Amino acid sequence: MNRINSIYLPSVAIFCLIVTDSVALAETSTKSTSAAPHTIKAQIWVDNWFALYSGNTLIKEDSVPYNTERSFNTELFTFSTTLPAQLSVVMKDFKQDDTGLEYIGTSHQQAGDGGFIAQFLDAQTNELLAVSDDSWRCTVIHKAPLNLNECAHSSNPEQVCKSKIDPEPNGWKDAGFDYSGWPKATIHSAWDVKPHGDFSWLAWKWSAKFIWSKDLIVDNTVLCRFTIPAPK
Ligand SMILES: [Ca+2]
Repeated sequence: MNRINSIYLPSVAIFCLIVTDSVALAETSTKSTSAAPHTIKAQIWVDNWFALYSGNTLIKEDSVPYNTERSFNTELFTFSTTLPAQLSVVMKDFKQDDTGLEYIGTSHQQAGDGGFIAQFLDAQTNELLAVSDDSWRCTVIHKAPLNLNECAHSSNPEQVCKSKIDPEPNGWKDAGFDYSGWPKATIHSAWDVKPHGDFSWLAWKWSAKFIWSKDLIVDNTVLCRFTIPAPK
């Protein structure tokens, strides 16, 4: 891990991590071929923001900050990893503050909603390796407003709106973290998510689903864990 600390480019950092792992494996095993890194082609659309991690190493952060109104961009990127890979995603819906509302004080004051879809392909073979679906496990750490109707129509939301805000669980991005108690991701329909922006310009696999936790409106920050399996 010392090598990573002095390098700032995430892709380079990941490569170094893999090199370190590969070296360690070669010393103890003859299976170094199966641990060769794969280049993964990723495509992610989210309403409104995500950050993808391998352990605590950031692979990719949405290029548009989560507090940018109408940040409905798709991110296309590649990264290297050994497979299977256990990865983590932070997803955030846009909100102006801890009330969970957006456009506060205007005629459009509302709670807003979220939504996330992703697919991961082997860059060499184009084999589809993973998609967002209900095999992912997700937990909510920012939930607001709990009193949706009262809050959304309030002229004094900072006083009226109720929230449940928790810290990120310790070590939740670690490979060994036990997230088996987290609920399965909820699959939401395209009708409910209503994907905007460049979503429809890109090809999506039929098996890639819109996911979030249970409530697209009230759940604002969602943490998810998933695995990209080894190619068949
Ligand atoms: Ca939103």
